[in-house]
Amino acid sequence: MAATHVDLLLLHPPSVYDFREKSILYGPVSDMVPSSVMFELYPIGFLTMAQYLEERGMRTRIVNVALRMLTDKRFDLERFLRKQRPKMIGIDLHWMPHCHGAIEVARVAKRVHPDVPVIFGGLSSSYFHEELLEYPEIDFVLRGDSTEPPLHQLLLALERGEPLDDIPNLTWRKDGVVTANALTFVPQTLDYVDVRPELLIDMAIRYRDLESVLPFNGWLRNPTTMVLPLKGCAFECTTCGSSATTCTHLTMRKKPVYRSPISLADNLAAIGRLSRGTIVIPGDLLQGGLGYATAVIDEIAARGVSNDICFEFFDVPPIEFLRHIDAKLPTWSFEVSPESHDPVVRHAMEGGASYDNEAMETLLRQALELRCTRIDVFYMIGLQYQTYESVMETIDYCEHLFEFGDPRLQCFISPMGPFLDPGSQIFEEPERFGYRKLAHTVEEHRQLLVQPSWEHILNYETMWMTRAQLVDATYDAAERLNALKLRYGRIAPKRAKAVADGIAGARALRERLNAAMANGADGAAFEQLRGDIARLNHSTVSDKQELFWQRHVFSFKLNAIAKAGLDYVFGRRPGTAPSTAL
Ligand code: B12
Ligand code: SF4
Repeated sequence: MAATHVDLLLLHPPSVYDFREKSILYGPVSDMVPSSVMFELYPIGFLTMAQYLEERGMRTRIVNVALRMLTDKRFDLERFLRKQRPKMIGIDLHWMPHCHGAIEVARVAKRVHPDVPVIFGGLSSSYFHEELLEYPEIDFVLRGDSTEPPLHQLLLALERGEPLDDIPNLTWRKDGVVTANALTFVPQTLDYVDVRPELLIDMAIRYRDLESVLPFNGWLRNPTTMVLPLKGCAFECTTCGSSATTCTHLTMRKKPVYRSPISLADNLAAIGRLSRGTIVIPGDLLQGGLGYATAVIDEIAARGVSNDICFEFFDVPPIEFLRHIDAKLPTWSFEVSPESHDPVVRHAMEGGASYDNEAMETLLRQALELRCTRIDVFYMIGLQYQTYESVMETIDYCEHLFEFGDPRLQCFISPMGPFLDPGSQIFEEPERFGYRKLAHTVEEHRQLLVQPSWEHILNYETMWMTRAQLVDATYDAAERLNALKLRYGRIAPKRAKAVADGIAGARALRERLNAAMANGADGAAFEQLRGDIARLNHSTVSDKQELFWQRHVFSFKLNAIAKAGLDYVFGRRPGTAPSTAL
């Protein structure tokens, strides 16, 4: 097959590069997100970077390496890369759990294409930018939460042999010395670039490769999409690597920036033309004020989007806003994350959003009187002041919520992990918050990721729970919550049994792994457990299907997809000029 020439090849790594050869019990660290333990979901920013460059005549290709490796035993990155002729290779290290895979993918890329520059980006790359440049296989890091124009500038400068001193946000080696240009590209609008779902169709056709652009394993069965309304955050959660304070250092963003209601609604409508799947709007629209949030709903309604839309709220939303949604949208749902039932724990963690249970319950009862299709309430394990007993009381509190008697109300609990977020207040000053941080550098995190079990992968423990106790609390809480879900009809008996068996199996396996470690076992001993580990690495604390919304018989609008494909093939795609020029 002929080599594929592209200006930028974007690769999304698995969490651990050689996971197919390793026997590691990663634990329930990804149970609350659509991806598997390899965190195969790539950043939304891949789409905006690709779109921005394509609009300026540059060819890009997205390859979800993690997904390809998960779904095809024979997928060989090195062989694949040998067929590519990229001018630059981009790898995301946005989420810290990718630090093993990202650097190994960079190594393979450099081995195959020693003369092609390798660039990293994302929040974790921004935090560790200087350390990353110590790895010879990484040439550049683009810092910040928005990088499209600097990336374009860099590609042009490299092509023309121009100096790189004026490219904002860039960390690079100038005459062998690591140099961080100022982080000055911090856009005050997000409308300079569109996110067009058709781009993925174009890429799938252009490179005859659908699998590489899919967001996560199983997406074709559950085509949930996400539309990000803002960057940054106004809240101050102590555990968050993108809280208001963290952003002021990490991304130089003094306050959140929003997509305009029109741009956001256009994005939803574009998705709705191709798919019937649920569209999630994370990040809480109300951060932009009631006027902004209401305008977004009105714009979505004006476009007649009929997909279920799931909102995320960081604080208790005013019931009038929910009534407005209910009046305007055909089908909707929402999620809240009180993290703990205990006001002391919650207050310590959530700067600014410390609502009390009473306010939340009033809201939940009022919301259940509306047409919303479901409400998910998320709790977390590993917080300041949180003891084992407190976690168990959270489960008692979940029973109290189930007693509302409405099957649309669902509860989840999961451990904070595998890592504390770099740049979060707790990561920066662990002792002040009662934490012990067990890894500081990228390399230390990489070493943690290849430990035999998640008990040894977690990069922290607290004054209130050791790593072993965090694991105990997780399995015990999950087991009790699963039993409650069965008792209150929130989960089918078959599914509840599968979850219970999974938790029991994971517990037993943990004992065997710990015993093997205590006896100084070698790789061969862990190898014997490989089958069990692989089986128990999926959805431990709850079934992943619980996360997904009701499926449609036909999730995709095939005629519209076919038309979009033909429009691309025959060059009929109407130009989508960015709304705001930069
Ligand atoms: C939306 C969101 C999600 C969505 C994912 C959306 C998506 N596909 O991107 C969901 C809910 C699925 C999710 C999951 C997770 N998340 Co999250 N998430 C967020 C949230 C709210 C917004 C982040 C965001 O994407 N902003 C947009 C930005 C910053 O990036 P972007 O536009 O995608 O990309 C731009 C730049 O980052 C950069 N860039 C990114 N990649 C690359 C690559 C190259 C080569 C270059 C040059 C540039 C570049 O340029 C892009 C274009 O401008 C933040 C909190 C916050 N307020 O920021 C947490 C946050 C990013 N998530 C976090 C975490 C830990 C996770 C999970 C690991 C949690 C878990 N254990 O399950 C998973 C990982 C899932 C996976 N990859 O499979 C942490 C990250 C901390 C860290 N540094 O590691 C954050 C900061 C806070 C938190 N604790 O939730 N998340
Ligand atoms: S965890 Fe807290 S600070 Fe971070 S994005 Fe969510 S609400 Fe904002």
